[in-house]
Amino acid sequence: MTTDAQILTALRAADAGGVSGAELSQRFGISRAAIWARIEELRMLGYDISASPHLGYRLVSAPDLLHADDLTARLGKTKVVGRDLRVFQETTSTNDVIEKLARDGVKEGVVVFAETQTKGRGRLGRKWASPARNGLWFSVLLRPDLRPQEATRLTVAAATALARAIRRVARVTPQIKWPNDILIGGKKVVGILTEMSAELDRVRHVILGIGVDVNLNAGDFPAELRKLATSLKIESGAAVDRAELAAVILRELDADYARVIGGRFAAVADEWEAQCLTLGRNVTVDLGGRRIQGYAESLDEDGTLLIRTQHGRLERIIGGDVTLEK
Ligand code: BT5
Repeated sequence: MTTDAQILTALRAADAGGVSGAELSQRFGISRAAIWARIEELRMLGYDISASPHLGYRLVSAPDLLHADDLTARLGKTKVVGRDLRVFQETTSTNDVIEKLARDGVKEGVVVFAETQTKGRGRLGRKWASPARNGLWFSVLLRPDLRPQEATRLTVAAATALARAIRRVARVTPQIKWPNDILIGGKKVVGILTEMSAELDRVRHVILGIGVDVNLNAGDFPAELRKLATSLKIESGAAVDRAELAAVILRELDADYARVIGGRFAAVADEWEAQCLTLGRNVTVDLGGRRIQGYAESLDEDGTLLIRTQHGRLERIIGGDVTLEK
């Protein structure tokens, strides 16, 4: 952990109480002057840190920005997800950044956030709007011991973790649309892009790319999306603390990743099913060239959607665009 992350962790742990420069200096083995210099740097970034002879340093408020050290401090200890956290002001796509890190052999769990993306993408080369400073646009590198056909489990786990985090922090009720959307009131608020590199029978790595529309106002969406998309702020009526939400999401992702690789996917799938819009409905799946109509019956142990067609056949769906029939 960097010194800034350690200082922010100590300030957050002290809560309203404050912590003295002497204590910080002793704990981290650097001079009080060096602590003061770090505090000044944090103040320049917008952290309101008060200092008093009695109470010591106290974190009054944090700015609305993503700062790797602060995210680390808020996140605390996790098993895998977020062990290494990086924030870019701008990038093409956070999935691209992670792809490079993956090729360089970086350990699983690294998370890359960008305040904005110039080439944010969805599936099949679709665009993902990523306006600056009002969403969470990030990707996670995972190296699970799974077969390629089991990788959909990770999308299911990510959706479950995200739904839990959103409920907790924004106090709204999200619904999951198979395989990769989270909606509120029928409008999309989260998209997940799972990209995989695999050998025939083994996953090399998986990149989970996640876009959450947090504090966008209607006017921040491109015109063509206004009817289809929404944000947590629009739905809950109040701005959401992005850094806090980011930390909760990463903690929940870490927990659900542990469930998937620990052989407890069934529990994740149960939780997913309870919030799922797709199951128990008549749906049309567009597979790009082929369309399947039928009743969305269940999810199998790989995260595959099982659809019963009019002819009674069970179709296994691993991708595609699902339209829910009225
Ligand atoms: C997705 O694709 O929903 C996956 C989106 C993943 C975005 C994240 S952001 C961080 C990481 N880096 C990336 O470059 N991508 C990931 P798909 O199911 O294909 O849906 C794409 C469609 O969603 C578009 O064609 C639009 O209709 C709609 N869309 C675009 N931007 C949106 C936004 N900000 N909010 C809601 N819907 C949006």
